[in-house]
Formats: sequence, C-alpha cells, structure tokens
Amino acid sequence: MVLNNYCGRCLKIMKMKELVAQLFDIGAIKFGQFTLKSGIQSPVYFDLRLIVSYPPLLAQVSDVLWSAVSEKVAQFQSICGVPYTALPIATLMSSKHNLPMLIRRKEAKSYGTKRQIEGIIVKGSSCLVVEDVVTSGASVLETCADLKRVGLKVAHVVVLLDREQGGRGNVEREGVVLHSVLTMSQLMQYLLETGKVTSETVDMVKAFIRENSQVKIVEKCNPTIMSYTERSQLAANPIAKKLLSLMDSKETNLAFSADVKTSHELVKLADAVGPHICILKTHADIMSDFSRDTADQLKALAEKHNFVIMEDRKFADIGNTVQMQYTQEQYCLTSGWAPLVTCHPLPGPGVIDGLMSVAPPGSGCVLVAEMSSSGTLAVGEYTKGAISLAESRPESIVGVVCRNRLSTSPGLIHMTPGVRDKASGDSLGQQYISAETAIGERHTDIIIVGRGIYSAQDPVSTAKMYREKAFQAYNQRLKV
Ligand code: S5P
Repeated sequence: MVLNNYCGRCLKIMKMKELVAQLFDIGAIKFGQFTLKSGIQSPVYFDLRLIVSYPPLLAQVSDVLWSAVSEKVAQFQSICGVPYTALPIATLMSSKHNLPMLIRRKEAKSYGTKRQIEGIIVKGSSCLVVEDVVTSGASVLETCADLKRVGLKVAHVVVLLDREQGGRGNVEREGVVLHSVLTMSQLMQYLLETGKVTSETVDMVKAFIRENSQVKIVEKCNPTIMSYTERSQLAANPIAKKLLSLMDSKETNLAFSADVKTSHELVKLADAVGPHICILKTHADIMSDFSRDTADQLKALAEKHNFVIMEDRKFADIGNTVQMQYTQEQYCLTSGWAPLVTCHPLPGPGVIDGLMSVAPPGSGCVLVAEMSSSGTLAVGEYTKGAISLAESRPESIVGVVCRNRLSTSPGLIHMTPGVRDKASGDSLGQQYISAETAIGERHTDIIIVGRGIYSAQDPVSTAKMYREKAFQAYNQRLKV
C-alpha cells in the first residue's frame, strides 16, 4: 500500500516534469528581463497563451488543473477562466467534466446584452475560478469580484503556477482558497532535473523570488466600487466634486428631466421633486415662456433643495457658433442658472473650448457619448472618441450621457437617460431600461427619468421610488 502510494507519487512527479519540459520546449517558459502586470521586473516569464497551438498540451494542462481540485469538484456548479489565457483551459475542463462554464468579459461590451458575465448565472451557486499563473493575485481577484457581484459564490481558485510572490496570501485574505499545481521553486527544480536550465539560472530565480516574495496588488481605480464621496475627491471640476458629494450626502442618484412646456409647470415640479434629486435637467428651448425670471426661480430652487441644474441643450456646432448660441440672451445661460450644459462630441474639442470660453466660472459640460434612441449612430469608434475627449478634459467635462460605464476615470460622471419602470419604449424610438439595470448592471452613476416621473399620477412619490431603487442599486454595488 505504502509502495503503491509512493509509486503513484513518483509517477505524478515524472508526468509533471515531462509537462514542464514540454512547456519549456514550446517557449511557454522564458528567461530574460520581463515587466510583469504588477510592475516588477522579472528574470522569468511564463506565457501559457501559446498552448492553444498545442492541443495535447492544452488537454494535459486542463487535466492537471482538474486533478488539483478533484476532491472539491462536487461543490462547484460552474467554472470560469480568468480572461484570456485561462479561457481555453476552463473550456476543456468544462466540456470534459460537464461543468457549466461562465465567461467573464474584461470590458463590458457596449452593444447587445452588455453583460459582464456570460452564461447562465444561478445566484448563490459556487463557481470554480481557473487561472494559469498567479503573481500578486490581482487578476484572480478581479474575476472573483465580478462573479461575486452577480451573486455567485467563489471560494476556490485553481492555478497551474504559483510564482510564490504573495499571490496566495493576497487571494486567501479575501476568503478564497488557492490550489496550485506547481510552485515556481518546483518548476525550476524540474527544469534543472530535465537539463533545460543550469543551476545558475535556478539560483538567479530563487534570489529573485526571495527579494520579491510579497508583490503588492496594484490597486486599479475602479469607480464602480468606489463611493461617490471618494470619487468627488478625485474629480477635477468643482461642479463634478459638488455633484458627487451631494449624491452621497443627499442619498440620491436621480436626475429629473422636467420636459414640460411652461415655466409655471417647471418651477412647480422642480420645487416638489427637488428634495429627491441630484440633478434637474431642463430643455429651455421646449418651453414657450422661458425667461430670466424662470432662470432665477430655478437657481433659487437649486440652492433650496441642493441639486445641480443641467440644461440639456446638446450643443453640436463649431466653437465660434456655440459661443454665440450660449451667450444669446433668450436662455440667460451666462447668468449661471445652469452650471451644466450638454453637448455632442461630434464637432471635436472646439465645441468644449467655445462653450467654456463664455460659460461662467465653475461651469462644466456633459458629453453625449451614447444615446438611448434606437438606431443611434453614437456607437463604436464615435463613443470611444467621446470618452477620449472627456478623459482629456477633466477640468471642463464633468460627465457623459451614456447607457453603459465607458470610462474608469473616477471623476467622470456617467448619466443614463431612457430609464423607466414598466415601459420598453415610446413610438419614436426611445428605449427604456430599469434603474437597477443602469446602476446595478451597467454600472453607470445617475439615472435620468423624464416621463416616468412627470407623467405619473403622483410625480413626487414616483420620484421617490426611482430615487430609492437607483440608490439601492448603487449601495449594492459598493458591498462587493
Ligand atoms: O440619449 C439620450 C440622451 C438624452 S439627454 N436619450 C434621452 O432620452 N435624453 C433625454 O433624456 C431626452 O432629451 C429627454 O429629455 C430625457 C428622457 O426623457 P424620458 O421621458 O424618455 O424619460
């Protein structure tokens, strides 16, 4: 019995040595000078992306990973590979052992279903995470966080190689058990024994590991799990700072789009709904009687109820023309009643320069990066261009109108229109999503609700309902 066990172990080591030698032969283990994701310089690099070109090797790697958790497999209802290298490995494991797979997107896509996790999500079920190499554990933890965010349990991660640089501790501190097939020391030993490297190389790697045994996780700024208050400290524009901090103190991420036609209606609604909103969004040009008096009354209400006014003028011309439009008397924008104005990025940076050159100090622009209307052309490269523009002008561009989180800049406020309960759209192409989808799933910051509130029987209690739903979705996001 003892002999059998011993032989079994010998066999396993022999197989592992063989596998390591093959990985070396295909160039998956390299020696030289490499910069790792964590920023440290390493004399050894492990690149398993290549194995997709060697199907038998890919199958072997999948098998050894499965064996490393074979005693635990009954606990898992799904498997997810850390993108991208571990994706094909997880696919083979899933297919061979009939364990449903989930795919985590690194970036939430900006079209279609916009899900971060693809596949059937059974909330409360356990998912096994698969990774090729762990250094600091940052990538593994990012995947675990995304899986947990959609309601899955993640308690085990299996990796082929633990580089022995602190990843195990970092992962286990988050309550996730790390199972590794190989450590870097074992790997080097096997390479030495199979004649692939010299003892000098082994010593050099050992020394490197000794000196870099605790690689810190480089905290990537992730605005979706930061509070509005934390983000306000990182915002460059005073209105962005004010807005983000009032959203937390007032506990609201609801913008009310008061698209009514008279000043009387607008002022009345703004006063009634004001206690529940962070932004009052106006369209001065759809009103029959907008005047200086309307502007003054709105300004007073913004102070009384602590909200920010955004005039949704959607400027879209060259700088010189938008300067003239902004300063035209009728809408009194230069008086500062609306510190935020919307504009299209279509003309390029000139539209921002034009507006900012005439807007009162402390004003800001909100760029329309995506639209809620069906068939919108604000997609793909256009949207990407809008985000680059926004990120390059944080002192002027406070936020974006969008349907998805598009940027990781903490100060850039993502505002989503086309939000309404119990309606999918209107007859002119408007498309609605719920508050929970916008804030909870698509990770934007503010919902913009128009008809959902002002057409309701009781606009105030309806605004309260939207406010609660959207703020709860935000709080839920922070809990991960
Ligand atoms: O893509 C967009 C951008 C905006 S700013 N889709 C939109 O609906 N809007 C505005 O949001 C629109 O002009 C209107 O003022 C509001 C949505 O109104 P609702 O009544 O459909 O909620």
